[in-house]
Amino acid sequence: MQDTQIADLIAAEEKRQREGLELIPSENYVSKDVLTALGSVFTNKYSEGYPGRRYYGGQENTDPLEQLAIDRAKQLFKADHANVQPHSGAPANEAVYSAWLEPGDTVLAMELSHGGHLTHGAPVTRSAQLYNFIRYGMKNIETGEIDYDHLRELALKHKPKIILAGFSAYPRELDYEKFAAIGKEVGALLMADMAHIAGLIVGGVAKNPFDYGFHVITTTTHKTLRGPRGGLILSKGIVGNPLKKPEKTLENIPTLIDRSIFPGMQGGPHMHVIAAKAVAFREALQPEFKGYAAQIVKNAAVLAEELKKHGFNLVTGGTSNHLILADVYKSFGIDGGVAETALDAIGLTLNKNAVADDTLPPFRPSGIRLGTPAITTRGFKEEHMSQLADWMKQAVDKRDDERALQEIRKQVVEFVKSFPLPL
Ligand code: DSN
Repeated sequence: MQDTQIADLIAAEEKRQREGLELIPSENYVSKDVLTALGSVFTNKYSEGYPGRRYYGGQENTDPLEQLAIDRAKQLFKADHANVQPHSGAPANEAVYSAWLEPGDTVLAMELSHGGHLTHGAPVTRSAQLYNFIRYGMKNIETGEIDYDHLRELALKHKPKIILAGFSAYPRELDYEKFAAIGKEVGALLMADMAHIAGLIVGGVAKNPFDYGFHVITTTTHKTLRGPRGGLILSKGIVGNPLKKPEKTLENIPTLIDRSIFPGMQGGPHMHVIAAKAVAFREALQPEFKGYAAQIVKNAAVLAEELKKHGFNLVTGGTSNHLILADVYKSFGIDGGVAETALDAIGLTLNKNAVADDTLPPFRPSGIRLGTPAITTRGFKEEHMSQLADWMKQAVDKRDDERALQEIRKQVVEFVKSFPLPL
């Protein structure tokens, strides 16, 4: 590469990834094939529209490419339709809102501090200015059980047009059957934001909301699904011509979503990313991916137990998926930012995170959020989790001792040599 400044930064980032351990539950390491597709000449091509219906010439390769991505995504999630063009998860969610809602309409979504996502109506987002978000949360923070009675009361009172199930910091499984019953009762569109657990769903270790009557699933492709950074919208319904405006009915959802993405909010799709998504979808269709997904969940369960042995107080008492939320303020009297910094110093990357009804401010919340998708890709198994938990406790204890932290970092670098990146 001629640009040595950028080449140096790429090399430095590769070293950081190689020598450290990625515990951010929304990150992963893609395969070489995914990287190759991402760095391909498809980045040079404009392809506004959809396969067979484009606004530019020269689509003889992009059309079959996008169609392959669509077909593979449909197969993975048992969907009637897939839109593979969203640039990421936030625009995917916004596209569904704009496909189905009018300004001022109501959405019932999970409270941010109980695990919901910014795009589920946090006041700082544009969606929250356009639509009316009402919140449900956990009934019991000790078990993580959602307050479904309250959710139903809210639905009956506010008559939401969308009921949104999904999260970015919730370690338990949702009861989709209950969501679906309430959604039916009030005639709402059932939308699931499965960005965090998409890989677990297709790997068969988490439930698929479509099996319970959901109409739409949004997801990112770069978390447990282990693809390139991007978004994806799956839906049930009849696939129509996106050039013609359909009636706003549930069966027309696929077409409404296609129109909402293009021309509604995006221009040219990123065809190199769609190529990489297609590669990742094929990988996720292989039998080995089931083993990978199962291992993520096993590793998280053991790591949660090991952390508890070290005195970490876990929100909901543990995990049923890939992520763990620890209240380090309750456990050790430090905020999540202090813990994040200490862990960064030893080469363990995770993020500070609010816990339910947090009394500390968002930039210095009480918790840390971590997960096992990336380390599982590197080959970590249950027997390695006690070492990880031990390092985490040591980092918290020795957070003010720079030399001690450096010593632990050396141990981490040595240990991870046996767990190469998939490069
Ligand atoms: N930033 C993602 C996460 O870490 O969960 C969600 O957008």
